Amino acid sequence: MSEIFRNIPKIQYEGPDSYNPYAFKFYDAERIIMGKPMKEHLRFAMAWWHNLCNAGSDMFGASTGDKSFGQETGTMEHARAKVDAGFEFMDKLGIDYFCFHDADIAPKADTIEETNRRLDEITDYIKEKMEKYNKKLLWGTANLFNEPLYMNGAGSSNSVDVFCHAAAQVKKALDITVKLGGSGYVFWGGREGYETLWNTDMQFEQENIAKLMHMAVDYGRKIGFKGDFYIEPKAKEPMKHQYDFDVATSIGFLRQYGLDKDFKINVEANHATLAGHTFQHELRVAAINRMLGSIDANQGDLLLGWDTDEFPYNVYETTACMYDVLTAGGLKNGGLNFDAKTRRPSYTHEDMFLAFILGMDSFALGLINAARIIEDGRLEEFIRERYSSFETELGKRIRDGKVTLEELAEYCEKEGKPALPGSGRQEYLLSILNQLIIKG
Ligand code: XLS
Ligand code: CA
Ligand code: CA
Repeated sequence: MSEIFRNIPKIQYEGPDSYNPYAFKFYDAERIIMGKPMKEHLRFAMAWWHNLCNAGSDMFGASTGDKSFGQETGTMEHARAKVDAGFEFMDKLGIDYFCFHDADIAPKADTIEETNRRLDEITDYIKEKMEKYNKKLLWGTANLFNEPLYMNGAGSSNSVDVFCHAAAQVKKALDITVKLGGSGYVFWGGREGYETLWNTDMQFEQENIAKLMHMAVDYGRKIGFKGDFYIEPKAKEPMKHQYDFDVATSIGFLRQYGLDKDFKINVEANHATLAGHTFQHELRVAAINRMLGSIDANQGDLLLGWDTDEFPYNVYETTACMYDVLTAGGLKNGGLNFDAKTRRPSYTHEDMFLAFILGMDSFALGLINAARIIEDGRLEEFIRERYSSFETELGKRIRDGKVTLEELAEYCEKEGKPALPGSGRQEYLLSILNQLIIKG
């Protein structure tokens, strides 16, 4: 097999002063941060769909790029060429993980038998490459949103036959995830939502989604899947309303249907903003519920109302993200999957590498900053202090649930009107953040 990205060298760390576009300025895989090499904190992954399949087409225009890798697209030869390209790409960037949908790795056929045979063939080939290059599968998933038959959703479809088709696809996607030793399996509810409630039975649809997930857990555990299942929340797009709206809604759903032991959350940055939240808000909700599983690392555009899946460059955001990851104790089975695509005019193979260098450096900076914030300790100390009135005898009894409303009302009568709470000092705290992030 010949080299595909011939003019691209292996990307090395050269440090912040390097002018070499094909070098990391901040990502130094083996550098120890808070007791662990960077690469273990970050566990970067390549998303098969954006990196190896998407060539820049959008609803207003055709592809600008070429992801044929020398083969006719839509053939098994092309599927194999994508494997060759993908492993060379990960090797050159030093990325250890990848993620895929079933439909990304092999073209769908007219019958499920033939589709599954193709998936067997291509995963044999992927497995060979994984051993050769020492790469791992972060998570697998089934594409339950592209085919017209999924127009009303998969688990939430009104058609029992479509539901069964989705179940068959999930079964096979789990088979190949387990075959490749994947540590996660994602449910992103592509079209699990609605356009109008005037044709929708919301309760029926949500119960059916939960049924499909329960079957997936039962089957996955039966065939030896030891990793985490994930829900990946997204508020809208393609549906007007999606059931897994945000992290809090998804956790509520998982608890309601008894799925919370097997599932965690895959938090995507751009999906957070679509829900009207910050990325850090979503990470924090997942973390305080012990549900932070994995991350789709990208960035949206706040001026646009859709999912732009950009490579992340906002270091304040990556810092906030890595702060929450570090304080949550790290990602165990999860990682940082670049669910991101180059902009349509950045259409060359070189741009694929430059984009990952940007994303990896941005998260490396985020990690370095987050560790600095933790080691500095001023922000955490401020928060501790801010709640310190609850360390009094009375405060403790409130927290332990040992007081009554009557008792507190009596206390108030005795003490009179409370003084104002201490200043929130937001501006001061943000200046500390600046001081720690931007070492001028
Ligand atoms: C789409 C989602 C999707 C999931 C995997 O918006 O981000 O790509 O990550 O199905
Ligand atoms: Ca995603
Ligand atoms: Ca997205």
